[in-house]
Amino acid sequence: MEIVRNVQNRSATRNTFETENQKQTGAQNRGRWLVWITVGLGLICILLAIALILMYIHLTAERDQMKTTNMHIAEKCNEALNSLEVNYSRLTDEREELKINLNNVSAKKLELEVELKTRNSQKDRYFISSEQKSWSYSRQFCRDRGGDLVIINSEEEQRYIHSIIKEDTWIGLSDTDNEGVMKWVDNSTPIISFWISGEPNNAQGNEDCVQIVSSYPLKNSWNDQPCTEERRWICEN
Ligand code: 2F8
Ligand code: CA
Repeated sequence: MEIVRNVQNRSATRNTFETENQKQTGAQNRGRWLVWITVGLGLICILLAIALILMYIHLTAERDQMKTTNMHIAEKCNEALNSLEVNYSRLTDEREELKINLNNVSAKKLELEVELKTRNSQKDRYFISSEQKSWSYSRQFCRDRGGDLVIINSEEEQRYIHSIIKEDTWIGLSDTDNEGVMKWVDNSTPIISFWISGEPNNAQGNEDCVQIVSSYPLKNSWNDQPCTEERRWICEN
């Protein structure tokens, strides 16, 4: 019995020893795993930190570059804007100048159109002789054709008559009836006149009929002459 009990005790002791060994081995294994996991997590953290630092550096560099690029673009935009403003202001000035020029040209065009119209309407109204005759003969010639020697009532009419005559020409003005009192052929008194300075002077007491001297300026071109002198004449219908 004693032997059996010893054997049982030894067997129980051995079992207990084996179980302790197994427990120790399991604990050692778990410890090793924990170390590996901790090392692995540590490595992952380090890698993540490196990646974050690299990304930060990269993004910072990119941001700085974009800042520089944006500043360049802003500078260029400002330059372009300034240049556009200068151009706009210059173009505005030019437009105003062109407007003024256009107005002047339009006014001149209108003036020329009126003058052309007047000239066209006057073309058939006046007749200039190619012959030279006395004032009385000339007047009769005009009357026979339904008109009379020309009566000049405005600067425009004087300008026109003066522009179409080629040499000294009788007009419908005289003081035959009353010396010193000039009258038109319709018996009216001149409302505007264009005498040469010192005229009418009734030279030698024998000058009662008026001519336009073509070589004198239009505003000073009338002169009294002896009515028997032969001149071209101008009729008005
Ligand atoms: O032929 C008559 C004419 O003679 C002179 O002009 C050339 C007279 N002028 C002066 O005396 C300044 C005219 O008045 C005159 O009609
Ligand atoms: Ca005279």
